[in-house]
Amino acid sequence: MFLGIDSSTQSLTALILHADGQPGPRVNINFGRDLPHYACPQGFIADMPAGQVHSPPLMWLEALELALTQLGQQGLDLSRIRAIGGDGQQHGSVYLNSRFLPVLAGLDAKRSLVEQLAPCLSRSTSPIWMDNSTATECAEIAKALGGDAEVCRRSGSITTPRFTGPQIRAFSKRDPGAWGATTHVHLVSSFLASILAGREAPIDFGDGAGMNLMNLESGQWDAQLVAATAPSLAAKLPRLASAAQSFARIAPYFVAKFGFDPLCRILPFTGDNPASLVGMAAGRPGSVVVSLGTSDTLFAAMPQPRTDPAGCGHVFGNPLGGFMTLACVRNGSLAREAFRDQLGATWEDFEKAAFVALPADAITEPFLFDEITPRRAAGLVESRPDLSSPQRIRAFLEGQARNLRAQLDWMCLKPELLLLTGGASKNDGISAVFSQVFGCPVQRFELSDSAALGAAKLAQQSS
Ligand code: ADP
Ligand code: XUL
Repeated sequence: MFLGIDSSTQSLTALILHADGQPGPRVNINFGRDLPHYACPQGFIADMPAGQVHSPPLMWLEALELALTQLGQQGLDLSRIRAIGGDGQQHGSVYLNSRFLPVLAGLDAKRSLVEQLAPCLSRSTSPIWMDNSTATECAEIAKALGGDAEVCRRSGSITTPRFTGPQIRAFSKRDPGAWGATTHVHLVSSFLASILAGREAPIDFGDGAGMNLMNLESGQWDAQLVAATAPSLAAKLPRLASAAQSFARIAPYFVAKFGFDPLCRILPFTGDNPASLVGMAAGRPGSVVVSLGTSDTLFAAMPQPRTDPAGCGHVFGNPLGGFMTLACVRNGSLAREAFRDQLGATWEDFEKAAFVALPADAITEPFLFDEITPRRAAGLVESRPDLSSPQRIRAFLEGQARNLRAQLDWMCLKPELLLLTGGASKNDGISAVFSQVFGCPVQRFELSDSAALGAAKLAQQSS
């Protein structure tokens, strides 16, 4: 068996893949529901200063431990797992001090991960992808490199507020003391892989490309970007590697505590979107995936990197080799939820909304929160607020689908089939609206866990 672990914005999923390719048992730890003591009902701290969105990294560790406990409680013999792959929400960063590596190397199975790792954090919270508080730092890095076009040429994206580099720079400026005490910077993905391996994990090319720090052409840290980001950063970054090849055996902690085979291999973890690309079997060029999760994303494999002239879209590494293109919309599921609640509606109303007629002049700009694609401030604009609630829902969903479809232009993609995944993809109405707006059939993924499945598939394919 193989295990895929997806540490996403709102939950952590662990999914078994049998050697014959069939998905097996799964557990899902929802941060808000299952770990309420972290006070993160949607996976992040609710009351941060404007623009800042952080999560407690210890919450992810507790979720990991709970997921493995629950898999064991389902009667699963974890010693049969040959390899573990994984992924994390992209861009989020974890800051660790000099105790990190010694603690990892000597994890005590009688104590929890949370208890042992807490003293290793040089920053108690992690900025995540929803944080857009780093406009100043983006401008500073771009200026040092000679402009956004140059940053994009090197890293596949212009300096982007949620990306790890600008976030690191903001931390080094806001709290130079804590930055000085930081000896290791990890992504959510590489942090969790490090824990499972009991040693520092590399950052994979897929997730590494979401940092404004990796040079796409060389697959190495870009010395000029690193130097422009924060003092002494080069020494704090792990190496880069492919998520397709294991880098370690599982740490003795997990052997003693959960009965894993000491030979179980650990892969570098990748980003949730690159993992989802693999899970949706869209890792080879030809298909377009739309993932309707906390964020809505549109992505596809591509052999050669193509960048977005408007500066919103991105190029990441494809875990199967080559590159992938991605556009990320912040007003995804949380905006659908907020609009649903504004109307006093239910998901069942969204199921039906796709089938109501809509006047041609009903156009909705569905941005309840500050948006990243396109870059604009929050503002819901309905051209016809007088319409019925089902019509307003439909206009809202059409607005979301049109906004994503517009990204196909710079990507030069014309999908014949849309592969749909993510929590909202199970909604028939939402799926139907996306099919209508994209003008092509939709194939839904029966599991909404495409990222966890992709991670497990990478484990299966690895050596
Ligand atoms: P992430 O992986 O980013 O944590 P998921 O892909 O698990 O997110 O999606 C979670 C979202 O799915 C929830 O925020 C919720 O709004 C949405 N969702 C769940 N069920 C439905 C449904 N029946 N209809 C529409 N949206 C749904
Ligand atoms: C992608 C992005 C989000 C996160 C969380 O650039 O910011 O999709 O990966 O899912």
